[in-house]
Amino acid sequence: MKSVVILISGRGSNMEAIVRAGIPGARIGAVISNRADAAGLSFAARRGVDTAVVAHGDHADRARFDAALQAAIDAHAPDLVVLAGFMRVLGEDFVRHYAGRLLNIHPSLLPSFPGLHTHRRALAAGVRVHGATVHFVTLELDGGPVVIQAVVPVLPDDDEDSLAARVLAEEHRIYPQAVRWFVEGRLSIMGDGRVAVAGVGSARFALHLPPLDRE
Ligand code: NHR
Ligand code: GAR
Repeated sequence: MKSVVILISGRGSNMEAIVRAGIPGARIGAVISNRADAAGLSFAARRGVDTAVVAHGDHADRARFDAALQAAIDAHAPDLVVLAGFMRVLGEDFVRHYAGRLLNIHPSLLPSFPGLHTHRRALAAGVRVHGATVHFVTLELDGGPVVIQAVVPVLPDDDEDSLAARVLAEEHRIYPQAVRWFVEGRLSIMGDGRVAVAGVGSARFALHLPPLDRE
């Protein structure tokens, strides 16, 4: 059985999708939040998953917050740590400690739009497709090896909320898939920094694009 610890900061719908997926061979050891009021904590507690809060405001600096978070995580001896809407940038010691076993989901098609407010920035840029990316976490913010991506159209009437909802539905499909692959031991980070998925030959993805105008 592999132990998975999930870090959240808020709603926790990606965490919920992973818990609900019931991944064979995976045990959710704990859900940990940096905010005591994160809505996702109550879902986890109801499901009998251990929860903890490591509040960033209780720590004098980022290094001490990272160290406290690491101690809370390591109490559950994780094989995998999953950032699911986790909103604090993590430092070098933390990232190195979990190298190769730390995943994040980011709400854009990386390397486009790293950082915050991705849906607003995609709308402002006028891009026609947008999406989400699961990647291994490295020191480069939102720059680590890509595991899986999902693509959605940007529609003419979209606002930030409608676009975020379309992306979020795809996040809930691809994050449990990435965790399943990890738990099955099928992910390898190659020497060139790309991720190989054992048993998945060609890329598989679905595109739901609107029909083109034929004049
Ligand atoms: N840490 C490292 N080292 N590398 C990554 O790739 C990380 C990371 C920590 C979090 C998630 C990321 C995202 O998917 C993530 C990836 C927060 C911020 C941010 O600027 C940026 C990217 C991500 C998460 N946070 C502010 C900060 O000062 C706080 C914002 C807030 O609390 O609301 O840490 O987008
Ligand atoms: C998700 O869209 C996730 O990709 C994004 O925040 C949302 C969290 O939703 N993550 C980030 O923006 C990280 N900076 P959730 O709490 O319901 O999973």
